[in-house]
Amino acid sequence: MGAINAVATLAVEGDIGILTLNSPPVNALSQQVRDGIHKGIQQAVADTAVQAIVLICEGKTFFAGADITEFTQGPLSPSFPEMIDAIEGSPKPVVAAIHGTALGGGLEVAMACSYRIAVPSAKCGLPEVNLGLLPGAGGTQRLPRLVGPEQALDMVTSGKPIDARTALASGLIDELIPEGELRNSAIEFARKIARNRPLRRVRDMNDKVAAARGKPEIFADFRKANARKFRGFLAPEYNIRSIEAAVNQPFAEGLQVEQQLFKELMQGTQSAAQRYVFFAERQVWKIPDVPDDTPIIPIKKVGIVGAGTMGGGIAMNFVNVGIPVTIVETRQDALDRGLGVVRKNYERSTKSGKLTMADVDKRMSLLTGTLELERLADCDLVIEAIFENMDVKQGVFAKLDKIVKQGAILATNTSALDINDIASVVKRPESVIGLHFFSPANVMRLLEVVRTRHSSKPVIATAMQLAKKIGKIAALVGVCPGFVGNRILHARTLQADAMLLEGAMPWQIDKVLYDFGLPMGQFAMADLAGLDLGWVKERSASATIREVLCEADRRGQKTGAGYYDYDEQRHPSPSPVTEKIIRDFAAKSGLPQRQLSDQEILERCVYVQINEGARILEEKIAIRASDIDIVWINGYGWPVYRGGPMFYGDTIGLKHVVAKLKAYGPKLGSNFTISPLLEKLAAEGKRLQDAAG
Ligand code: 3H9
Repeated sequence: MGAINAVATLAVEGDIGILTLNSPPVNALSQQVRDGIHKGIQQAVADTAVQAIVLICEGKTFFAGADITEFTQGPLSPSFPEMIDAIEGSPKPVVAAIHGTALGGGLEVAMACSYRIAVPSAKCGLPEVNLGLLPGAGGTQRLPRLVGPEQALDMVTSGKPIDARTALASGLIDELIPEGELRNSAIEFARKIARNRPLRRVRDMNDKVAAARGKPEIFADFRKANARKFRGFLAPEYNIRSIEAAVNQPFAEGLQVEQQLFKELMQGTQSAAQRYVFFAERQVWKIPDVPDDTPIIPIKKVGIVGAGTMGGGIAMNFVNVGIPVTIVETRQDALDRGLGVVRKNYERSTKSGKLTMADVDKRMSLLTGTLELERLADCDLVIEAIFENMDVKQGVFAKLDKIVKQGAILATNTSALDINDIASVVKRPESVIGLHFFSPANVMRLLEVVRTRHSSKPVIATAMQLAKKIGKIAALVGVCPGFVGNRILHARTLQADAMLLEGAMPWQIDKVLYDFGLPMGQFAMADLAGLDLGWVKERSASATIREVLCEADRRGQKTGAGYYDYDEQRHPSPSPVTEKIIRDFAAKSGLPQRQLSDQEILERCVYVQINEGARILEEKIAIRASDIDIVWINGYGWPVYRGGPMFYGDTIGLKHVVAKLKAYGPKLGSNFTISPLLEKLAAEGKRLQDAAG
């Protein structure tokens, strides 16, 4: 066995050369890996004993793609095309032996080989679109030749991998190999095909693309069907164009189109943002003062106090992964209603085929309802999910402190109250933590894990690990009003409300935010949540536009009217009634009305968010800027291609943000101040990403 370089070896067994790569953790195609493949193939070709070559990886996976950390560096030799050419140009057949995930450049390497074999658990995909890119090493040209343009379009624009059986059925791979026998079977396979001539090359397979030629409707229909999903993103459209080139142009020309489009995407801000998010999603789990070997509290049984919308949704998360849940209510009718809603939610999933009725019954059997708090005594984690009232919550925690076994985690789902105050009533404040789920709790991916002054490291580590287990992305934050997400939302809400009084209408503000890429605007979102959240009729004094709307029974979507008017299908339309309410309110307040530009609306809404994020970092409420971005992407639908408010601030430049905030001055409100951290970073020409929380 000969070492090619630090990550590659070439072994010759009889007439087969076995080129093995080993570059943990995921065999990303770094310069060294590319070099190993390039030189390894050349050596195998030069070895007269070798008739065919097997390309295989050690560790948990086949190549998982290009090394994303290299993207910001200049060209490193050998380039992707040089490596791919070495494989495809080999005068001896090359067999890719796939296990784990052949992704991105990894699958492109496999497609440059003459044959592909895989174990059944393997997955193949081109996820570049998730990084704001397209497969830039021939993937958009070879994939449609193997699987046809329709499936190729799906794969490159969704980024979702397919399993080995599907890959076999569609022609992407040639044979399935039993688990655990990949190396030997690959050698056997290579022997079988070693003398097949002419050499098989994917670039020469034209049947599937030729069949689609002259059928532009394939692409037009695909664009139309996915327009909503692709809104705002550049990469899906570029991927489609590249597949179109594969269908309509000869291989070499298609490849040139692919490379040009890849370059454009790579140089743009969208891909930079999406690559940043890729690492942010992995970084968010790392807590500097909570080491990886922190003991974890086993969570075998969960208790939930409150069977309302939040309590029920939270329960589903645990039941879904097989953890039994006991849910407590104060009244039987409320308990029945809560459990009924959970069942209905599950039953809805049977209609879409996600669950069978047997699955529903199994999940419901893991959910026990009770009126007795004492039944939570043996739970490892109890989550309080009742309405937002400090006295009542403290009462529940004082009782839980007496009932629940020592060592268990006592969590609150509060989105508004000071968790240090809640923890102050128990004798074990180190066991208390915030688990702020977002509504609907069974759907939304974000979880804010809120550490108090006393939360212990095992409690924090357990909460983070549990979040992963139930499929959430968790950001660890500190206690402050609104934590990270709602605090930043509040800063925007103040501006949006102020702009109404200055003369902008809700639909103008919403359109600006929607066009920026958010799923819905400020006021449409308020209508959806209900304008009467926290509103008390008896105490209502027409003090805000929102109060006046509630007093007129315009309480949002549920009453058919709020800021907008709604039809039967809940489609919104601008409301003359709301407009009059706003104009009258402004007149009464003596505020002059003016035309606001879309630019002013966007800047005031978004720049105050950047400023609030900087404050959060300053106060060490978040660990790092990218955690704030994770919160806003996953909890509020901030467009991934803009990387989150912090990344967006860095992209447009903090100097510019500060200058604009200063220029708006008193318009931003008498309580508004610029974050000293933001000013400092701007003055030093630095980025929020450079600031540790
Ligand atoms: C591409 O291929 C472009 C081409 O078309 C060529 C153009 C010319 N690079 O996710 P994990 C790190 S674009 C660098 O926690 P898992 C990751 O940051 C690429 N690093 O593991 C983490 O580091 P740390 C297309 C990478 O088991 C560690 O590996 N390919 C890369 O949950 C473990 O990762 C993709 O987009 C990479 N490509 O999941 C695939 N991948 O420990 C991206 C991972 O320091 N990767 N790392 O935090 C994945 O989807 C998952 O990592 C994978 C494993 C499914 C493979």
